[in-house]
Amino acid sequence: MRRIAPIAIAAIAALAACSNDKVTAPVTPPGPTATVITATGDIAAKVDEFRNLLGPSNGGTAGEQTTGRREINWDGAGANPFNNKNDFPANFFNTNVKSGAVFTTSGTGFRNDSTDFVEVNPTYAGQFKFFSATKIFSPVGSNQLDQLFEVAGQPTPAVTRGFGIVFSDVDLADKTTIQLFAQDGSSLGTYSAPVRSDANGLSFLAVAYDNAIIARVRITLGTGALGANVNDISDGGTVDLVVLDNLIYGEPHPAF
Ligand SMILES: [Ca+2]
Ligand SMILES: [Ca+2]
Repeated sequence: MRRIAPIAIAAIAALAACSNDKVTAPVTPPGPTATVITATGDIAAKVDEFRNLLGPSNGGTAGEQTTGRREINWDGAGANPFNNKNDFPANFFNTNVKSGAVFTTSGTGFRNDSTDFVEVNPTYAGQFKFFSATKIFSPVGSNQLDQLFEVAGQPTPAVTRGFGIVFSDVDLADKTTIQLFAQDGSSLGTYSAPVRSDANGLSFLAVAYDNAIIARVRITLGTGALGANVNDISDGGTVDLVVLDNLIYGEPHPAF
């Protein structure tokens, strides 16, 4: 575990652009100090480290809990009627299961898949490994999605102190990222997932703060969306395809 202060990319760009003139560039104030945990290869120990940092699991218990964490592994039987289709409900994890998570995407939907997305494209067989058996998740028609937080079981906007995510098949550096946003829409920082280091191909990235200040997380998966004619860069394609598995986040508390 290491503690670092996120640096706004825009601030770096502004400073670089102005380094040869005498105009003092405005500098974005440093964000709050974050604890960042990353892993690739055998990620299990680091995933557990982040779980322990957030506290005990609150499962799908409705209502705000004092502390602890929530986790989505996509594997529960309740999701079965929606699996392997392109219309997985964006609010499933705060209605059917009351975990305080809702999703948006600029694509056309979401897909929770039990067969390695082979019905999307047969070349994906063996491409994406799961962390928790056996379902893995992707937006449809986009490689980007946002997770927003609500009080568990209620349509009340919420904030969380930490967010972690397991990625599958990260091939390119600095393309698979999470960007965290505060309630006022300001960016808290952008963090990159480590590139896969073994045949299993899993990467873990987690960020936590001392206080619940994360209102939204933008998740960018590689450089392209899954598609019938889109192969991964490791399989003759031109884009890095990445999907996701477990999402782990601190208990959502009401945003005021
Ligand atoms: Ca899973
Ligand atoms: Ca890939």
